[in-house]
Amino acid sequence: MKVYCYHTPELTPIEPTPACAVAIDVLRATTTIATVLAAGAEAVQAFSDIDKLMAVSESWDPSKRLRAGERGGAKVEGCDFGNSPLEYKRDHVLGCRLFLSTTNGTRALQRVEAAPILLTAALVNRRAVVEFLAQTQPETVYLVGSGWQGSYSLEDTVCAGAIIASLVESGSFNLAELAGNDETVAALALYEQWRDRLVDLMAIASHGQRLLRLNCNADLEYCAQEDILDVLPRQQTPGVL
Ligand code: 3SL
Repeated sequence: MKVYCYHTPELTPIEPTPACAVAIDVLRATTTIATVLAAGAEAVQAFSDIDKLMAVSESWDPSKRLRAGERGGAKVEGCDFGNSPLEYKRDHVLGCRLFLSTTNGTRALQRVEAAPILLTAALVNRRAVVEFLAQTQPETVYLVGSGWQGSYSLEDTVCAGAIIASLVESGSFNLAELAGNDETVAALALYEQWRDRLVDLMAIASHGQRLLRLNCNADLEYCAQEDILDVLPRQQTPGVL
C-alpha cells in the first residue's frame, strides 16, 4: 500500500485513478457526513451545485429528506440545515437522506469520485478509516484535503497525518515504504506536533478562525475529537455515501 497526501482537490491528479481515495474536510463537511451516518441517516448525497441539490431532492419524500447547504460557513437560504455537525440529532436524521452541498468538501468528493473505493474521513471517524485501510491494503490510496477555495487547510492535513500515524503505530507499516509523496511525511510531522492540542490548531487555522467569527466554537471542539464515531462513509454510487 502506498499513501499519497494531496492538500487540495486542485493538487490531486485525476489520472491514474487510485484504488482508494479518502476525501477529508474536518471543518466541517466530512465531520458532518460521519455524524449523520452514525446517527442513522440512510445516506448522504453530495452536490457541488446548490440548484442541482434542490432539483434532485425535490422528488424525494419530504419526510425522508434533509437539505443542507453551506456557503462561506453560513447556511444557504431555503435549506433545512447548514453544515454544523451539531445541528443533527438522531431524531431528525434516522432513516433520512441528507442532501448536502458545501463550499469545498463536496468539491473534493467530486474530484475523486471515479475511484473504485471512495471514503470520507475526519478526525471523529479516523479509526474506522484506518482499520479499513489496514485490512484491505489498497495498492494506492489518495488522502485528499478539501482546503479552502484552492488553498491549503491545516485541519485537513493534520487529519491525513493522524491516519498515517495510526497506520505506522499499528506496527504493520513502515513510513518509508508507505509514503507515496513528501506531503505524506509532512502531514505526519504536523500531526505529531499538534496531536495533544488539536483544538488549538483548529483555532489557529484560517477556516477555524472564520468559524469562530460565526460563533461556531463548539463545532471546533467537536471536530477536533478523534475516533469518537465508528462509521465508514463509503461511496455507493457517484455522489452517494
Ligand atoms: O467548505 C466546506 O465544504 C465546509 O465544510 C465549510 S464549513 O465548515 O461548513 O463552513
